[in-house]
Amino acid sequence: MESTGTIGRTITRTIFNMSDWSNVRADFPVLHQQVNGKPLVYLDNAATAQKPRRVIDALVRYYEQDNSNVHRGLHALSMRATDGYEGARARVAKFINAADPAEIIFTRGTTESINIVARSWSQAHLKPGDVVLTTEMEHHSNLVPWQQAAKASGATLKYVPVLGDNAEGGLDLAALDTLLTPAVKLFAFTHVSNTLGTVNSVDELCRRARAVGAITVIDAAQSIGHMPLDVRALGCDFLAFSGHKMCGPTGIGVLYGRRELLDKLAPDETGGGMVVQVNYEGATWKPAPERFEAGTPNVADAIALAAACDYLDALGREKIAAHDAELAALAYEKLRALPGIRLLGPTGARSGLVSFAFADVHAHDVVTFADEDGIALRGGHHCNQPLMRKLGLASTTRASFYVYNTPDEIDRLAASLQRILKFFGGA
Ligand code: 7TS
Repeated sequence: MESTGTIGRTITRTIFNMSDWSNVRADFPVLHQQVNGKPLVYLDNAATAQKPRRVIDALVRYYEQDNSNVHRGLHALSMRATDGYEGARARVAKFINAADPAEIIFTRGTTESINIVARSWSQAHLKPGDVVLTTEMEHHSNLVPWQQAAKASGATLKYVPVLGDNAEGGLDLAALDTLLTPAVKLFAFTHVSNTLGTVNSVDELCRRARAVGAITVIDAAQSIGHMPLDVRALGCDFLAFSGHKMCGPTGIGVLYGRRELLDKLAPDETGGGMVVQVNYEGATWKPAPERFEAGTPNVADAIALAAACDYLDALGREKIAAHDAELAALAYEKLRALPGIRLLGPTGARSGLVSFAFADVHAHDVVTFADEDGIALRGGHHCNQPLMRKLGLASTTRASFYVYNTPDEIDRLAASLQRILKFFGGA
């Protein structure tokens, strides 16, 4: 994003051309309700996104017509369920341009996906003297598992700093020159910050990690549903995401891993479905992905996740990224005008969220007041406690946008914040 004036003009022009996006709202049943007597404005998309009819229908159809256990039966329903589940794997592989559906492991979500790598990979590869590198802007899900892995192995955990009093400078890439040494065995970083709205140059981070022989783990929780993502172009080793942040169901997520890495990795959980042969003395493992999917998998939600991939691709992920970024830029400009506001993250290009704090009004009060106006926001540390502490904050309020949000909703947000400030004597 260039200058303020240019942003203003760009937004106005594009939003007048966004009429087709208003149809998108019709696809989401949950949006058509009143909250506290006002039409719902859902701006908590970074926590979880709403589900389009197509995804809900996929779930209902599966349970009404095909429900059965997979991989174990020769009857018609079991074969249909297996085809649906394996078809979903292939669909997700295509969504991120993985070379092989076997590189897609279904998990419960980003948190579980990262934990699998932090346990299985770290156990086999980390030793005292090794370094695990991550960044200061990670969600706890991409931070605590590495703390645990470092403790268990004797490796050291190091952080790439964020720059600026409001973290507006993003990651300190110059610090990588000293941090990214051959002692670094694994570099784990987020694609998009859930608190700052920073979009990291993941291609550069992957390239620089590869140059020192470090394995890369990308937390794509906040990017997967919002922008194109190509694991082969990135050349990452592992990538984790959650279905529920990309219009899919809760309880399903993905760990992508390069095939040659996965097949050398020991399973994290053991049990039915992931073994070739078992005797009383021991067992042998199937290759990936089954090796990492012990027990009955989450068939229905995987199938609905594939429906979410279809939905997002029909909208177009380039267009989604542009839409979200425009709304975030518009929100940033409107909120910047509010007295006493402190805005976090980049001052220019950002992902579809804005995070802010008022000196005299607690984030929980902001969220409660906004809720009275029918607006869903999130207030708190957003599972970024170390980052909050570094920025000298206990919490922020976050408004996060998605395909169904509109400029009118941003006007309602700004008006609600003005009401809050007036109540607390700030305006
Ligand atoms: N990584 C990032 C960057 C996230 O934003 C989240 C969830 C996770 C990992 C964990 O995902 P999960 O699906 O396994 O829970 N972020 C948020 C949030 O910002 N507000 O609620 C959840």
